[in-house]
Amino acid sequence: MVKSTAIERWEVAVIGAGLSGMYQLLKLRQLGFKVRVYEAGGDVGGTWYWNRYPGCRFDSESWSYVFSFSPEVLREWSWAEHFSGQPENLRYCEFLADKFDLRRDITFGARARSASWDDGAGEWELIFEDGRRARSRFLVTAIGPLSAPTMPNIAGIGDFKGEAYHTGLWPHHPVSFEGKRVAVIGTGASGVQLITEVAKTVGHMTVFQRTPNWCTPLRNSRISPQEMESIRNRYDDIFRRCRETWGCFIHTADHRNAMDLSPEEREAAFEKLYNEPGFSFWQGNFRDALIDKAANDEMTKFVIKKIRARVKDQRIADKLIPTNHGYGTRRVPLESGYYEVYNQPNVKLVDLRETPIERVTEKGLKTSDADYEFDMIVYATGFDAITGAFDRIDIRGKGDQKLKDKWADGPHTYLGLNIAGFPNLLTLVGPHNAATFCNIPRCIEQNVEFVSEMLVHMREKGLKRLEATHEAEDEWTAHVYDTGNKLLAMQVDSWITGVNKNVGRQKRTFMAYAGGAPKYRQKCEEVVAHGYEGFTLR
Ligand code: NA7
Repeated sequence: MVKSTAIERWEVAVIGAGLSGMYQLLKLRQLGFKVRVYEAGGDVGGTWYWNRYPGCRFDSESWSYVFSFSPEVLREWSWAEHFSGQPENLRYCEFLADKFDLRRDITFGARARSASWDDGAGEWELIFEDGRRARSRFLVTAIGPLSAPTMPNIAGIGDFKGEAYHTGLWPHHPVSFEGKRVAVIGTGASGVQLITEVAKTVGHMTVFQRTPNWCTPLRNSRISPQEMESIRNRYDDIFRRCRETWGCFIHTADHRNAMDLSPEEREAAFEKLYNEPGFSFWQGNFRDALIDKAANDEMTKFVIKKIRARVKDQRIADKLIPTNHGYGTRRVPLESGYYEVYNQPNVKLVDLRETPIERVTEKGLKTSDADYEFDMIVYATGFDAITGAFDRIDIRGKGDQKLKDKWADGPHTYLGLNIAGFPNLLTLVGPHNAATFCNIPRCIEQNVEFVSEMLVHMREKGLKRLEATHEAEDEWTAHVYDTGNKLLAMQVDSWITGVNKNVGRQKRTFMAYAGGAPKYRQKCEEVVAHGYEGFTLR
């Protein structure tokens, strides 16, 4: 249905009602701005609203992921598990929405089709899929880094007559795997969580794996009411510790270099970390583990031993062990019995490097050596990461320049928060922002507070337009690549390096920021202290 074309007018329009959009709304409302949030989904929650697939849960410790801005919420909300599952995570988002009465300022079911800067009026105009229009002086994107799901680029996708789901667009109705023949394509963080869950009830599952990932144990456990009380009393300390670490996770990197230790000492340290929960083994490892090839090789060899010990058939273990990248150089999926799934007689692993999928058929999938029949195909094929959600909106800045064209060779931003040529556009958790490599609510709080403070500054000074200078943008982009180039991850195809064959992006760029959250925060603080250095404010 096409909505009335009367234009809605706001000081600030925010696209997206996930965690960043929700906090941005609350903050701006408290500061007295006339603000409206437009959300494509039917309710708040973003990632936790869309990714309802079985097995979906935090890889961050629940109590480190929680927002810190409201002592009242911290007092009232309790986590039941150290790594909470999607239903509870969504309930947390709903709890925030109820608590702060956020929904009254959110329009749901509004998917932005275009956003264009009107230079004469000094405003953004948003047009939504349903024809609705809105104008605002400032536009804040809160559209998430992993929110544009991609289907595989395989012939015949529409031909399959059975059930088909993408993990990132999971239906709201219950899905049963019981007794069914299920195919899963994709073995990233979502696939690994889903496969482990499906294996519990499925009739027969076939996993189609193109690139194996290095997975390490999540080690989830319940939180008793007494333990929750103790966590609550330690929140200040938890947030302080997160502020100090590179990715705002609770795990502090070991200050030693792996290669300075004896093999026995190294092994003992790896063993200890492997037995700890969450991203301990990845984020708490030796300081050289992700930047020095020799150190990374040691870490990788350790994980190979663990995989081999857990998978009974060593020919299957061979397929599950990555050969084209070292541990931790892609986003590490955390698992709870993933490798043991392949010991089940009703689970088959198909290595797509040996036998690629040729097409989807009415009954299933055809690879180069077999025809498979399924009742269900699950696409755990990921997202057009970080820039994909921007590309799906036709964003045009000064002189009608398309953001997609500007970013054709990779993102160019200032602080991952604004783009030269796109005045008054603020991109929460945007590309080249520390929030891309972060325990995300920790960095969302920083992003939202920076943006809010900047808008207050502008209001107080009677300023109407902000825009990064080209010089500041070039400098920031060069700095982002300097930080990235130190990482072994830069030598690997992944969503972090912007490679996604499903959308035709083969060339490596860099989507994230690898200088670490503390350095990023410090830079933002310096920018403010120097009167918003790098921005032109008018
Ligand atoms: P990911 O990590 O991008 O994983 C997607 C998976 O799907 C990965 O194994 C891909 O293999 C596979 N894939 C994608 N396209 C195809 C085609 N065409 N054929 C076969 N296999 C394919 O997405 P997730 O949803 O798992 O996780 C995203 C992030 O969400 C995650 O990192 C967390 O931060 C949360 P490939 O590796 O490209 O060969």
